[in-house]
Amino acid sequence: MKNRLCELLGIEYPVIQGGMAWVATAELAAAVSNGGGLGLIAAGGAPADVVREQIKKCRELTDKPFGVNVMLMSPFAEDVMNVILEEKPAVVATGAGNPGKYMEGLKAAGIKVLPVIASVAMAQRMEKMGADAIIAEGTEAGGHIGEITTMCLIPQIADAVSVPVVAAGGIADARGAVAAFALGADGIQVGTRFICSNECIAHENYKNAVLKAKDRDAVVTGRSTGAPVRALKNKLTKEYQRLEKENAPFEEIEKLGVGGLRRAFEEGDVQMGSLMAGQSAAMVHKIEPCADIIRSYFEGISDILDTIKTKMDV
Ligand code: TUI
Repeated sequence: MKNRLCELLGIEYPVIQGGMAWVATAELAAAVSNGGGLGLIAAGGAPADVVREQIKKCRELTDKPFGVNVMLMSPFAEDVMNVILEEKPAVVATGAGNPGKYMEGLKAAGIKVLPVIASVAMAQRMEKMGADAIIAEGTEAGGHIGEITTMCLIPQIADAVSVPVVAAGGIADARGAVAAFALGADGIQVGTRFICSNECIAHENYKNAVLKAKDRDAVVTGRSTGAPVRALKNKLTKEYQRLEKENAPFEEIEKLGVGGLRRAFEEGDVQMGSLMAGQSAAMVHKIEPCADIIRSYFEGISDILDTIKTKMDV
Protein backbone atom coordinates (compact mmCIF):
# COMPACT_ATOMS: atom_id res chain seq x y z
CA MET A 1 0.00 0.00 0.00
CA LYS A 2 1.37 3.40 -1.01
CA ASN A 3 -0.50 6.60 -0.31
CA ARG A 4 0.54 10.19 0.35
CA LEU A 5 1.39 9.48 3.99
CA CYS A 6 3.63 6.57 2.95
CA GLU A 7 5.28 8.82 0.36
CA LEU A 8 5.82 11.59 2.92
CA LEU A 9 7.41 9.30 5.49
CA GLY A 10 9.08 6.76 3.19
CA ILE A 11 7.18 3.84 4.70
CA GLU A 12 5.36 0.81 3.29
CA TYR A 13 2.17 0.79 5.40
CA PRO A 14 0.42 3.97 6.65
CA VAL A 15 0.79 2.92 10.27
CA ILE A 16 2.52 5.02 12.92
CA GLN A 17 3.28 3.54 16.32
CA GLY A 18 2.03 5.63 19.22
CA GLY A 19 4.59 7.45 21.38
CA MET A 20 4.01 5.64 24.64
CA ALA A 21 6.30 6.85 27.44
CA TRP A 22 8.51 4.02 28.82
CA VAL A 23 6.86 1.49 26.47
CA ALA A 24 8.04 2.89 23.16
CA THR A 25 11.76 2.15 23.35
CA ALA A 26 14.29 1.83 20.53
CA GLU A 27 13.50 -1.90 20.33
CA LEU A 28 9.79 -1.30 19.70
CA ALA A 29 10.37 1.61 17.31
CA ALA A 30 12.89 -0.36 15.24
CA ALA A 31 10.59 -3.40 15.07
CA VAL A 32 7.69 -1.26 13.81
CA SER A 33 9.89 0.46 11.23
CA ASN A 34 11.35 -2.89 10.13
CA GLY A 35 7.76 -4.13 9.77
CA GLY A 36 7.00 -1.35 7.28
CA GLY A 37 5.35 1.20 9.58
CA LEU A 38 6.84 4.23 11.30
CA GLY A 39 8.28 3.44 14.73
CA LEU A 40 8.56 6.18 17.33
CA ILE A 41 10.83 6.36 20.34
CA ALA A 42 8.89 8.02 23.15
CA ALA A 43 10.96 10.64 24.93
CA GLY A 44 8.27 10.84 27.64
CA GLY A 45 9.81 12.42 30.71
CA ALA A 46 13.32 11.10 29.99
CA PRO A 47 16.40 13.35 30.03
CA ALA A 48 17.97 14.29 26.70
CA ASP A 49 21.02 12.01 26.96
CA VAL A 50 18.75 8.97 27.41
CA VAL A 51 16.86 9.97 24.27
CA ARG A 52 20.16 10.35 22.37
CA GLU A 53 21.17 6.80 23.37
CA GLN A 54 17.78 5.49 22.27
CA ILE A 55 18.13 7.16 18.86
CA LYS A 56 21.60 5.63 18.45
CA LYS A 57 20.32 2.21 19.48
CA CYS A 58 17.41 2.44 17.06
CA ARG A 59 19.83 3.27 14.22
CA GLU A 60 21.70 0.05 15.01
CA LEU A 61 18.47 -1.95 14.86
CA THR A 62 16.98 -0.53 11.66
CA ASP A 63 17.99 1.29 8.51
CA LYS A 64 14.37 2.34 7.92
CA PRO A 65 12.98 5.77 8.84
CA PHE A 66 11.86 6.20 12.44
CA GLY A 67 10.91 9.10 14.68
CA VAL A 68 10.86 10.47 18.21
CA ASN A 69 7.71 11.44 20.10
CA VAL A 70 8.35 14.47 22.29
CA MET A 71 6.05 14.95 25.26
CA LEU A 72 5.95 18.73 25.51
CA MET A 73 4.99 18.82 29.19
CA SER A 74 8.31 17.15 30.04
CA PRO A 75 10.78 19.41 31.90
CA PHE A 76 13.38 18.10 29.42
CA ALA A 77 11.40 18.87 26.24
CA GLU A 78 13.70 21.70 25.14
CA ASP A 79 16.90 19.66 25.73
CA VAL A 80 15.36 16.71 23.92
CA MET A 81 14.57 18.95 20.94
CA ASN A 82 18.20 20.08 20.85
CA VAL A 83 19.37 16.45 20.76
CA ILE A 84 16.89 15.80 17.96
CA LEU A 85 18.30 18.71 15.95
CA GLU A 86 21.73 17.09 16.25
CA GLU A 87 20.72 13.46 15.67
CA LYS A 88 18.12 14.24 12.98
CA PRO A 89 15.67 11.35 13.13
CA ALA A 90 13.34 11.38 10.10
CA VAL A 91 10.27 12.44 12.09
CA VAL A 92 9.24 14.22 15.25
CA ALA A 93 5.77 13.69 16.68
CA THR A 94 4.72 15.89 19.58
CA GLY A 95 2.12 15.41 22.29
CA ALA A 96 0.50 17.21 25.20
CA GLY A 97 1.15 20.74 23.98
CA ASN A 98 1.88 23.20 21.20
CA PRO A 99 5.18 22.53 19.33
CA GLY A 100 5.04 25.94 17.58
CA LYS A 101 8.32 27.31 18.95
CA TYR A 102 10.28 24.28 17.68
CA MET A 103 8.69 24.06 14.25
CA GLU A 104 11.06 26.31 12.30
CA GLY A 105 14.23 24.63 13.62
CA LEU A 106 12.92 21.13 12.99
CA LYS A 107 11.80 21.97 9.45
CA ALA A 108 15.14 23.65 8.70
CA ALA A 109 16.88 20.43 9.81
CA GLY A 110 14.77 18.46 7.30
CA ILE A 111 12.81 16.70 10.03
CA LYS A 112 9.14 15.98 9.33
CA VAL A 113 6.88 17.29 12.10
CA LEU A 114 3.65 15.51 13.04
CA PRO A 115 1.89 17.11 16.02
CA VAL A 116 -0.59 14.97 17.93
CA ILE A 117 -3.64 17.09 18.62
CA ALA A 118 -7.18 16.59 19.86
CA SER A 119 -9.09 19.55 18.39
CA VAL A 120 -9.84 21.19 15.05
CA ALA A 121 -8.43 24.57 16.10
CA MET A 122 -5.06 23.06 17.05
CA ALA A 123 -4.95 21.08 13.78
CA GLN A 124 -5.46 24.27 11.77
CA ARG A 125 -2.89 26.16 13.81
CA MET A 126 -0.36 23.36 13.31
CA GLU A 127 -0.94 23.23 9.57
CA LYS A 128 -0.38 27.00 9.32
CA MET A 129 2.87 26.62 11.27
CA GLY A 130 4.14 24.05 8.79
CA ALA A 131 3.19 20.62 10.18
CA ASP A 132 3.80 17.93 7.55
CA ALA A 133 0.83 15.86 8.74
CA ILE A 134 -1.56 15.89 11.68
CA ILE A 135 -2.09 13.03 14.10
CA ALA A 136 -5.66 13.46 15.36
CA GLU A 137 -6.17 11.57 18.60
CA GLY A 138 -9.64 10.69 19.84
CA THR A 139 -10.57 10.25 23.48
CA GLU A 140 -10.53 6.45 23.10
CA ALA A 141 -6.73 6.60 23.20
CA GLY A 142 -4.59 5.74 26.20
CA GLY A 143 -2.58 8.20 28.28
CA HIS A 144 -3.24 11.95 28.25
CA ILE A 145 -6.38 12.54 26.20
CA GLY A 146 -8.72 15.13 24.73
CA GLU A 147 -12.54 15.16 24.79
CA ILE A 148 -13.66 14.29 21.28
CA THR A 149 -14.14 10.77 19.95
CA THR A 150 -12.15 9.51 16.97
CA MET A 151 -15.47 9.10 15.13
CA CYS A 152 -16.25 12.83 15.39
CA LEU A 153 -12.71 14.23 15.36
CA ILE A 154 -11.32 12.67 12.16
CA PRO A 155 -13.91 13.90 9.63
CA GLN A 156 -13.80 17.43 11.10
CA ILE A 157 -10.02 17.56 10.89
CA ALA A 158 -9.95 15.97 7.43
CA ASP A 159 -12.28 18.78 6.30
CA ALA A 160 -10.26 21.48 8.05
CA VAL A 161 -6.71 20.78 6.83
CA SER A 162 -5.09 19.73 3.56
CA VAL A 163 -2.03 17.91 4.93
CA PRO A 164 -2.36 14.14 5.58
CA VAL A 165 -4.37 13.17 8.66
CA VAL A 166 -3.46 10.20 10.83
CA ALA A 167 -6.30 8.79 12.94
CA ALA A 168 -5.46 7.73 16.49
CA GLY A 169 -7.48 6.29 19.36
CA GLY A 170 -9.44 3.05 19.38
CA ILE A 171 -8.13 1.53 16.15
CA ALA A 172 -7.52 -2.11 17.00
CA ASP A 173 -8.03 -4.06 13.77
CA ALA A 174 -8.72 -3.88 10.02
CA ARG A 175 -12.32 -2.80 10.64
CA GLY A 176 -11.06 0.17 12.62
CA ALA A 177 -8.58 1.01 9.87
CA VAL A 178 -11.31 0.91 7.20
CA ALA A 179 -13.46 3.15 9.41
CA ALA A 180 -10.57 5.61 9.86
CA PHE A 181 -9.99 5.80 6.10
CA ALA A 182 -13.74 6.17 5.52
CA LEU A 183 -13.73 9.15 7.90
CA GLY A 184 -11.03 10.83 5.83
CA ALA A 185 -7.76 9.68 7.39
CA ASP A 186 -4.62 8.94 5.34
CA GLY A 187 -3.17 6.65 7.98
CA ILE A 188 -3.57 5.28 11.47
CA GLN A 189 -1.62 5.55 14.70
CA VAL A 190 -1.63 2.44 16.86
CA GLY A 191 -0.51 2.41 20.48
CA THR A 192 -2.17 -0.09 22.78
CA ARG A 193 -1.89 -3.03 20.40
CA PHE A 194 1.87 -2.59 20.13
CA ILE A 195 2.19 -2.97 23.93
CA CYS A 196 1.27 -6.59 23.22
CA SER A 197 4.03 -7.16 20.69
CA ASN A 198 6.95 -9.55 21.16
CA GLU A 199 9.41 -6.72 20.66
CA CYS A 200 7.89 -4.42 23.31
CA ILE A 201 10.01 -4.76 26.43
CA ALA A 202 7.27 -3.77 28.89
CA HIS A 203 6.84 -6.09 31.89
CA GLU A 204 4.77 -9.18 31.09
CA ASN A 205 2.28 -8.26 33.85
CA TYR A 206 1.52 -5.05 31.93
CA LYS A 207 1.02 -6.99 28.69
CA ASN A 208 -1.22 -9.52 30.46
CA ALA A 209 -3.31 -6.71 31.97
CA VAL A 210 -3.96 -5.40 28.43
CA LEU A 211 -4.83 -8.91 27.19
CA LYS A 212 -7.30 -9.37 30.08
CA ALA A 213 -8.96 -5.95 29.71
CA LYS A 214 -12.68 -5.77 28.96
CA ASP A 215 -14.75 -3.02 27.35
CA ARG A 216 -15.06 -0.72 30.41
CA ASP A 217 -11.64 -1.33 31.94
CA ALA A 218 -9.75 1.60 30.37
CA VAL A 219 -10.89 4.39 32.69
CA VAL A 220 -10.14 8.12 32.88
CA THR A 221 -8.68 9.84 35.94
CA GLY A 222 -7.48 13.40 36.40
CA ARG A 223 -10.39 15.20 34.75
CA SER A 224 -10.68 17.41 37.84
CA THR A 225 -7.02 18.44 37.69
CA GLY A 226 -7.18 19.29 33.99
CA ALA A 227 -4.89 16.48 32.82
CA PRO A 228 -7.16 13.53 32.04
CA VAL A 229 -5.35 10.24 31.60
CA ARG A 230 -6.78 6.92 30.43
CA ALA A 231 -5.36 3.79 32.03
CA LEU A 232 -6.52 0.31 32.98
CA LYS A 233 -8.63 0.21 36.13
CA ASN A 234 -6.68 -0.87 39.23
CA LYS A 235 -5.97 0.17 42.80
CA LEU A 236 -4.21 3.33 41.55
CA THR A 237 -7.12 4.55 39.40
CA LYS A 238 -9.60 3.79 42.21
CA GLU A 239 -7.46 5.79 44.64
CA TYR A 240 -7.36 8.68 42.12
CA GLN A 241 -11.13 8.58 41.74
CA ARG A 242 -11.60 8.57 45.51
CA LEU A 243 -9.35 11.63 45.97
CA GLU A 244 -11.01 13.45 43.08
CA LYS A 245 -14.47 12.77 44.53
CA GLU A 246 -13.33 14.12 47.90
CA ASN A 247 -11.94 17.24 46.19
CA ALA A 248 -8.52 16.47 47.65
CA PRO A 249 -5.80 19.12 47.12
CA PHE A 250 -4.27 19.15 43.61
CA GLU A 251 -0.81 18.25 44.99
CA GLU A 252 -2.11 15.17 46.77
CA ILE A 253 -3.79 13.88 43.60
CA GLU A 254 -0.73 14.62 41.49
CA LYS A 255 1.59 12.91 44.00
CA LEU A 256 -0.26 9.65 43.53
CA GLY A 257 0.76 9.44 39.88
CA VAL A 258 4.48 10.09 40.38
CA GLY A 259 6.51 7.08 39.23
CA GLY A 260 3.35 5.26 38.17
CA LEU A 261 4.52 4.48 34.65
CA ARG A 262 7.86 3.15 35.85
CA ARG A 263 6.11 0.96 38.43
CA ALA A 264 3.91 -0.54 35.69
CA PHE A 265 6.51 -0.85 32.99
CA GLU A 266 9.60 -1.98 34.92
CA GLU A 267 8.29 -3.59 38.09
CA GLY A 268 5.09 -5.01 36.64
CA ASP A 269 3.14 -3.50 39.54
CA VAL A 270 -0.37 -3.90 38.15
CA GLN A 271 -2.01 -2.53 41.31
CA MET A 272 -0.19 0.76 41.97
CA GLY A 273 1.38 1.16 38.52
CA SER A 274 -0.16 3.40 35.85
CA LEU A 275 -1.23 0.95 33.14
CA MET A 276 -1.90 3.55 30.45
CA ALA A 277 -3.90 1.97 27.64
CA GLY A 278 -6.72 2.90 25.30
CA GLN A 279 -10.24 1.53 25.02
CA SER A 280 -8.96 -0.78 22.30
CA ALA A 281 -7.25 -2.86 25.03
CA ALA A 282 -10.41 -4.97 25.08
CA MET A 283 -9.79 -5.86 21.43
CA VAL A 284 -6.20 -7.04 21.89
CA HIS A 285 -6.13 -10.81 22.21
CA LYS A 286 -2.58 -11.99 21.69
CA ILE A 287 1.08 -11.14 21.79
CA GLU A 288 2.60 -11.19 18.31
CA PRO A 289 5.43 -9.64 16.27
CA CYS A 290 5.07 -5.96 15.26
CA ALA A 291 5.25 -6.89 11.58
CA ASP A 292 2.20 -9.18 11.98
CA ILE A 293 0.29 -6.48 13.88
CA ILE A 294 0.92 -3.99 11.06
CA ARG A 295 -0.10 -6.44 8.34
CA SER A 296 -3.26 -7.42 10.22
CA TYR A 297 -4.66 -3.91 9.69
CA PHE A 298 -4.67 -4.50 5.93
CA GLU A 299 -5.83 -8.11 5.83
CA GLY A 300 -9.35 -8.99 4.76
CA ILE A 301 -10.12 -5.44 3.61
CA SER A 302 -12.06 -6.61 0.54
CA ASP A 303 -14.25 -8.84 2.76
CA ILE A 304 -14.95 -5.85 5.02
CA LEU A 305 -15.84 -3.71 1.99
CA ASP A 306 -18.09 -6.50 0.65
CA THR A 307 -19.87 -6.63 4.01
CA ILE A 308 -20.36 -2.86 3.89
CA LYS A 309 -21.79 -3.08 0.36
CA THR A 310 -24.21 -5.80 1.44
CA LYS A 311 -25.30 -4.06 4.62
CA MET A 312 -25.69 -0.69 2.93
CA ASP A 313 -27.29 -2.27 -0.14
CA VAL A 314 -25.02 -0.45 -2.60
O1 TUI B 1 0.35 13.26 24.70
C1 TUI B 1 -0.41 12.34 24.55
N1 TUI B 1 -0.51 11.30 25.37
C2 TUI B 1 0.21 11.15 26.53
S1 TUI B 1 1.39 12.22 27.12
C3 TUI B 1 1.60 11.25 28.46
S2 TUI B 1 2.70 11.63 29.74
C4 TUI B 1 1.65 12.25 30.89
N2 TUI B 1 1.60 11.60 32.03
C5 TUI B 1 0.79 12.05 32.99
C6 TUI B 1 -0.01 13.15 32.82
C7 TUI B 1 -0.01 13.77 31.63
C8 TUI B 1 0.83 13.33 30.63
C9 TUI B 1 0.80 10.18 28.39
N3 TUI B 1 0.05 10.14 27.31
N4 TUI B 1 -1.23 12.30 23.45
C10 TUI B 1 -1.24 13.33 22.51
C11 TUI B 1 -2.16 14.40 22.87
N5 TUI B 1 -1.82 15.66 22.85
N6 TUI B 1 -3.42 14.29 23.26
C12 TUI B 1 -3.89 15.55 23.48
C13 TUI B 1 -2.85 16.40 23.19
C14 TUI B 1 -2.79 17.82 23.22
C15 TUI B 1 -3.34 18.55 24.27
C16 TUI B 1 -3.21 19.93 24.27
C17 TUI B 1 -2.13 18.49 22.20
C18 TUI B 1 -2.03 19.85 22.20
C19 TUI B 1 -2.57 20.57 23.22
O2 TUI B 1 -2.42 21.89 23.14
C20 TUI B 1 -2.73 22.71 24.23
C21 TUI B 1 -2.40 24.10 23.82
O3 TUI B 1 -3.33 24.77 23.36
O4 TUI B 1 -1.24 24.46 23.91
